Amino acid sequence: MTSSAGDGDYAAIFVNSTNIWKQLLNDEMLGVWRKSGPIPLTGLSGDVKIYISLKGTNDKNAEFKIKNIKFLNTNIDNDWDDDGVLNDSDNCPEISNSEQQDFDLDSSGDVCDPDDDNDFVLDDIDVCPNTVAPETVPTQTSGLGKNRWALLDATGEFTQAPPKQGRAGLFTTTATKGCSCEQIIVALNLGRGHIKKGCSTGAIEEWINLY
Ligand SMILES: [Ca+2]
Ligand SMILES: [Ca+2]
Ligand SMILES: [Ca+2]
Ligand SMILES: [Ca+2]
Repeated sequence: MTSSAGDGDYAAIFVNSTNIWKQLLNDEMLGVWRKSGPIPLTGLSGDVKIYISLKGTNDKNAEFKIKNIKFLNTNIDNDWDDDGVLNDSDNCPEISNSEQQDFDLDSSGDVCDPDDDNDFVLDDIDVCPNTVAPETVPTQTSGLGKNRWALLDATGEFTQAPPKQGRAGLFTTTATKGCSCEQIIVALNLGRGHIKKGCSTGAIEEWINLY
């Protein structure tokens, strides 16, 4: 480093926004100043940004160069939960889940995702895990029967077929405790009509009244 030193010039290291090391420069450091030997960066965890700051005061045309920085004995823990999946690609970096199962594919693994099936009902109170929207019952080809209901999208609101279509929001996954029409059909052992045409208003109301 070349500078007219001694008037407040310094070299410093910041971790994120915290200054962890600072060295004022004095006249003896004019010319090429070398900091040899390690500067300890301890207590780092998670993602950190390390900044090296060189400050010159009253130094017109001062020239600063940083050369030959080495990170020694980094000992960085790339797998916090020791499940064999490195933090960067681990969908639950702090809970061991080597299988990386992620039912709703939202990049938050099942073991740390509070709502595994993304139906707006948290796992703790979700009566029907693994809800899928759009549903496979009724089929997309046959469509909903008259006034029947099903989850046709991932909004958490059941869709009703015509002619009374438009009552969207009348039934929600919150009301059904996280259960879709097809899951209600299985739980209530409903017949083929529901499987083919979607849930009747009465069937959904019956289910809601059970919980
Ligand atoms: Ca891991
Ligand atoms: Ca997930
Ligand atoms: Ca859920
Ligand atoms: Ca559910």
